[in-house]
Amino acid sequence: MDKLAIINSLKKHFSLEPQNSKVLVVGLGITGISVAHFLQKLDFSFAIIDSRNKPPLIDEFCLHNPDVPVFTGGFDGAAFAVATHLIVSPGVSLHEKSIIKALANGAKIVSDIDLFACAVTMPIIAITGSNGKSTVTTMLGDMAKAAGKHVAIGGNLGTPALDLLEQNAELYVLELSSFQLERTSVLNAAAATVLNVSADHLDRHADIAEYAQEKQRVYQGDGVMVINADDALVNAMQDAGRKTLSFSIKHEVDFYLAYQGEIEYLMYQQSPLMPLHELPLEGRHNAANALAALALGVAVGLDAIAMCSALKTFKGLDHRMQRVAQLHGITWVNDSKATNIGACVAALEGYERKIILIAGGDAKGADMAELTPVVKEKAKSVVLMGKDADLIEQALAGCVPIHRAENMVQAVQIAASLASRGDSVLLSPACASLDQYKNYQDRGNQFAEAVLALVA
Ligand code: UMA
Ligand code: ADP
Repeated sequence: MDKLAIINSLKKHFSLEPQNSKVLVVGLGITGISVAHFLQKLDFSFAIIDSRNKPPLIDEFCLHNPDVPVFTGGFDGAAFAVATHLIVSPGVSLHEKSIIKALANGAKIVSDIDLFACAVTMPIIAITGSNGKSTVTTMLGDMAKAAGKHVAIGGNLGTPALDLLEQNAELYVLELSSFQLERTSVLNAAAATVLNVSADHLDRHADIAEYAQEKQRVYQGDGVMVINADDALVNAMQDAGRKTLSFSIKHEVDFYLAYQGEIEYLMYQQSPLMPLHELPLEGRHNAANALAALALGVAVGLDAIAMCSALKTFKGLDHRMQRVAQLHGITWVNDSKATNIGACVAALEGYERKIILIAGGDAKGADMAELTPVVKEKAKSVVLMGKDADLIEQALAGCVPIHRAENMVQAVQIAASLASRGDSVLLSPACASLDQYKNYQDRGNQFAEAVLALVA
């Protein structure tokens, strides 16, 4: 780390200086802790605040950092009143009263991604979208490795961006959420994409237009814009003055699908890159993900042959269209990561035949009526559970038989009683999991366990 260069960049962009700034780190999660470590390396003093009484990581943090003032159990106005800079974690809404007041008093908001952008000298690939971020980020990591690059991947995927810096990589691939982007202003990615925009997080964003605007911020700067030509909201984000690469699974653009003889290929302009059937992932949406990853890779100069070799061995991620069992001719598929409508629609659209869908949870303010056409076309019956089961039942009323379950074991048992040989049962909840489970992994694991218990 070139400390002086980073401090100069922070000063230039945010008037953030070790001696004169009063920094409040808002949130003591993994982001807050990565920010604290970064600031310590640059000799900043700062305080941390978290609205929770006992954030899970507090004991360990305080043990190793006894000199850092830490406030918990609410957002105390006094800590905000003196702050010149707030470094706000993504889990904290910018609509918090204390934050609004601090802004009105002249404080600046900076994100961990801003700090990262000021510190990094190597190219960044930035990936956002309602669905497919983790898949495309991981694909690109594999592609860059296959192309011989020392690459670091993280962000919303799991490792906070600032913690990647110690890897001294040649290329950084960041998955970014709308929460991270809404508070980021100096990201200048070498290549960036909004994979798609469908309703999500409408409990935190005013409406889909505001949510799309936050996503669009991934394109700030002057890098290559990778555009999903099939998504009207993304297509509208194109900037005529910027270098653009488009991808589509419907039309011929820069990266697209086309038949040569009997075989469908992933194409780059006039060149076939690889046969689609060699991509070992289910669903047309994964063809779109592969095209997006290829476009981002080409934008930063990765070798196309190496990228394709990585795609051919890409295993996919757990809890995304993952086949967990085949029992008595019935296929059980775990798509617990489908935490919004767009992912559930993509999952259903990938099926040739009718299936039994297990869905429900916390709808996060989304309009569940958007599920109706695809459920009508692709589902034989639906098993609903969780906080917003009533809401979904109202939306789907009359289009398929609906069953209700209290928990995952019951949902799987009901689905088993409905399924016949040749059917698939799909857990693709279209909702967040936190009303009934620790997280989407816990929900997916409980599904897999309940399915395996059927054997017994
Ligand atoms: N919280 C409070 N009060 C506080 C601070 C946090 O109640 O003062 C709560 C938040 O509402 C949230 C939890 O604590 O429920 C964690 O929030 P955080 O901002 O401290 O989160 P981190 O632990 O730093 O993790 C964040 C991302 N979490 C969120 O955006 C909620 C992680 O994405 C990300 O991997 C990590 O930074 C590293 O970049 C997770 C996520 O769920 C996987 N993301 C959402 C998604 O993918 O849909 C956006
Ligand atoms: P994210 O990180 O954006 O949540 P993931 O790659 O983890 O994306 O996938 C989340 C869910 O979205 C899974 O259910 C997956 O099957 C589905 N999905 C993946 N890519 C797409 C896409 N391009 N369009 C729609 N749904 C997708």
